[in-house]
Amino acid sequence: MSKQTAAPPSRAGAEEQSSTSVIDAPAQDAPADVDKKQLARERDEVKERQKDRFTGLNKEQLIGLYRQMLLIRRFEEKSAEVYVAGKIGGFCHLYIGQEAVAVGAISAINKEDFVFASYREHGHALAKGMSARAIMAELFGKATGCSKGKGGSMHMFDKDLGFLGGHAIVGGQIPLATGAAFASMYRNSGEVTLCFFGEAAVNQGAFHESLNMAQLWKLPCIYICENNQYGMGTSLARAMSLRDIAQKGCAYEMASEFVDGMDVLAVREATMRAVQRARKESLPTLLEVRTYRFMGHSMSDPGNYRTRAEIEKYQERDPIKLFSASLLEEKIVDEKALEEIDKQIHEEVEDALRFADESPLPDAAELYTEVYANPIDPSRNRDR
Ligand SMILES: Cc1ncc(C[n+]2csc(CCOP(=O)(O)OP(=O)(O)O)c2C)c(N)n1
Ligand SMILES: [Mg+2]
Repeated sequence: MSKQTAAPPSRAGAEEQSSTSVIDAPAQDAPADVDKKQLARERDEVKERQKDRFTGLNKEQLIGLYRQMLLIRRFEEKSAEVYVAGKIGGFCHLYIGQEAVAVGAISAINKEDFVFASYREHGHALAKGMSARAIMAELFGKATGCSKGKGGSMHMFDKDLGFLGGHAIVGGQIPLATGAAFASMYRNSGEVTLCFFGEAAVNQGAFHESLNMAQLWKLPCIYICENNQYGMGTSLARAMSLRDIAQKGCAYEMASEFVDGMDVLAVREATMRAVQRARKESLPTLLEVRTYRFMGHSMSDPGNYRTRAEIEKYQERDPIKLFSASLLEEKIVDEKALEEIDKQIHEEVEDALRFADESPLPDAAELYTEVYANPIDPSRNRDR
């Protein structure tokens, strides 16, 4: 391993790739010129690897994974459309391109297990079993939303489903997930916690403190870093000295793994290994899942920090297209079956939209219930 030198935060330094990697991870920086033939070769390689992973999964399970990814994609496409039409207020961060991560990982756990996510969480909520209706209504700020219309896009919750947010503070969910895993260990109740976060959260102290405690106290927590290579408009290359994030597990003697986030089955398998470690040995795992978001950071991002060629490079490996191609080649489905699934999902999303549109706004009295900060307490004001 070569010695790492501290580089000043200059643009020139940012272009260089760290040479300290001990993990077999592909280079992260996209070349300016995209070699189409090379891209096609890479895509075919992923598809071949994906097909090898079909063993052990039945037709229903495979189609289920596809359906969930497509539901997330279509749900978010519709959300973007109605956001622009002014139906959704506030921030809205889309997950398009990253669907294989939430779907693959959450397919490896049980209903009783816990999931924590960042503000880019519509897909995780759907994958954990929340209805498209409850999520769309929350986006619309309606009383029927999963957080009664008081949370919006970044604060989806459902305690009964074990979906514990929806967190707007970068990295804020990491200590909370560690706490949930501590509770499971302390009560010996057997749940596993999945904690999803972006790669920019890894530079937060809370990440390092949590990993240290989780390994020391043997907590059943699986830390899933969704490395989409950008924190808002800042590329990872400009913000992180050691960019092989999986390697950071070594600092805490934690098992870690690099995973291809465009391959839903690769994510599922890696999470299953981590779940086994958590359940059998009560030990945590760090997964670095490399992925890419096809949309801007949020709905208000003009996206000037990356090129169209770079986006197209990753779209060649669209996780949904890759998976449907594998399903077709392995004759799990035919074109007609795919069309039928698409139609059903279209109807589910339209139904969610209608439901959200027709639902009532929260009652004004709800302003004072179940909110963390309550500066205006009407009962106290009455006495003044
Ligand atoms: C503590 C904190 N600092 C800054 C912000 C502003 N902020 C919102 S999203 C974001 C980038 C996070 O990127 P990453 O963790 O990679 O997740 P991604 O958006 O790529 O999913 C920043 C800096 C915030 N919400 N919280
Ligand atoms: Mg990111």
